[in-house]
Amino acid sequence: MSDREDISPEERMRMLSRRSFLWAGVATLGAGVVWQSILRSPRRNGMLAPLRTVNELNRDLWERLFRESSLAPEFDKRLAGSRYNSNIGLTTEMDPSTWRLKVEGLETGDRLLTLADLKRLPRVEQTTEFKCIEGWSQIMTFAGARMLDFAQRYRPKLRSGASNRESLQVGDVVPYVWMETPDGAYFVGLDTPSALHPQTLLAYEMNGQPLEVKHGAPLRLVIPVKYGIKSIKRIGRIRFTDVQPRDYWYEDGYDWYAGL
Ligand SMILES: Nc1nc2c(c(=O)[nH]1)N[C@H]1C(S)=C(S)[C@@H](COP(=O)(O)O)O[C@H]1N2
Ligand SMILES: [Mo]
Repeated sequence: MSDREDISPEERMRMLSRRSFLWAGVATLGAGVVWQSILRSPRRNGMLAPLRTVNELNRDLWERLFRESSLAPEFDKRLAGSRYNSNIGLTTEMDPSTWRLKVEGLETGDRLLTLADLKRLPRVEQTTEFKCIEGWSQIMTFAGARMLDFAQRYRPKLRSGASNRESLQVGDVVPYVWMETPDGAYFVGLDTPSALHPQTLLAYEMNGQPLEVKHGAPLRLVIPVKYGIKSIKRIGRIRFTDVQPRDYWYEDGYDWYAGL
């Protein structure tokens, strides 16, 4: 196309818009081709592989933004209510008197703890907003032991090279924590800085009452810096580990980190 002097401004405009229309078409086609190839790609942990790659970049970003000192907002406990969601891993009979918490990945080997052992740790009550990935949220009050106090009492394995100090250094602990229900049907993987965040509780009370079965009796996790999927009900096992643990919803295509 030569730049002729005798084209009217109107004709020039029409040519320009025809040209941009063409480019818009090419771009749309290109995006379509890219999208088709994404749709044809294999799945990785329940998500199309290229989308999972972007999801993991996003997770790295969240992890870097996470600050141990940043706290989830707390509320007046008169605002607390209750809401129930799903019950994976809660369907078998539960006798709290025979329930034991298996703890693995400690410096001194494995332990079997009773609810009384957990109640000997300082009792912390906390009113936070529980956020489910399905879109609802609910302010609830929980009481129990801080995971941080738990780890201070039952010392987890340290990363290689880290030295044992009087007060636990979260950065020295192995990078992951895994929890599962006694029947193994529900399980969550956590990064250690979130698992040992000062607001992360091993809760045995909710809204001033002993935890009900449907809310995870005798012991559940409450981790306000994560979406509700990570707040596992009815914990049977806690493991401190070097390898990224399995996670129920991650394997179904959700975000592993699930941070708020
Ligand atoms: N064992 C177990 N824990 C679980 C779940 C589950 O199905 N089984 N659901 C999770 C989800 S998606 C949410 S939103 C919360 C709901 O907790 P609530 O029923 O006490 O409100 O528990 C989480 N912990
Ligand atoms: Mo949820």
